[in-house]
Amino acid sequence: MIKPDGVKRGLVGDIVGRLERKGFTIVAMKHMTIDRDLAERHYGEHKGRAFFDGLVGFITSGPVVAMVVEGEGVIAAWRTMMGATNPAEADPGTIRGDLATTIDENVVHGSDAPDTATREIGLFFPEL
Ligand code: FUP
Repeated sequence: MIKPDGVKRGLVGDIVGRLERKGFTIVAMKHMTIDRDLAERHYGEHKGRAFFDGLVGFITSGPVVAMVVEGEGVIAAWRTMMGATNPAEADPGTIRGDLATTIDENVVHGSDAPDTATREIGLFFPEL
C-alpha cells in the first residue's frame, strides 16, 4: 500500500515503477480512502499501543493506493524494498531510506507473511 503521505507527495509513480522494474506483477490496484473501521481492523495487532490513535488518524487522513502484487518471493522482497519501519534506520536505495524521514509517515505498507497478505487482501479487496 502507498500510504496517504506517499499519495499526497506524488510518489505513486516512483513506487509503482520500482515494483514494475523489479519484475513483480500488479494484479489489483485501488485508489481509496480508508475509513476508521477498516483502519482499526487493518492495524488490529497494534490496538492498545501508544501510537495506535495517531496511526489510525494518519492512515484515514487521505487516499491510499492499495495493491495486490504477485511474484517469486514478493513478500520478503517488498519488505526489503520498503526498508526499515523507521525511515531514520532505513538503508539508502529503499523506499523509506530514499523518501521518508519519520516513522509516523513512512510512505508504504506491506504484508509481512502469507497469512497476513490473505487477511489484508480480504480487507481491502473483498470483491476478489
Ligand atoms: P511495518 O510492517 O514496517 O509497516 O511496521 P509495523 O507493522 O510494525 O507498524 C505499522 C505502522 O505503525 C508503521 F508503519 C508506523 C507505525 N508505528 C509507529 O508509528 N510507531 C511505532 O513505534 C511503531 C509503528
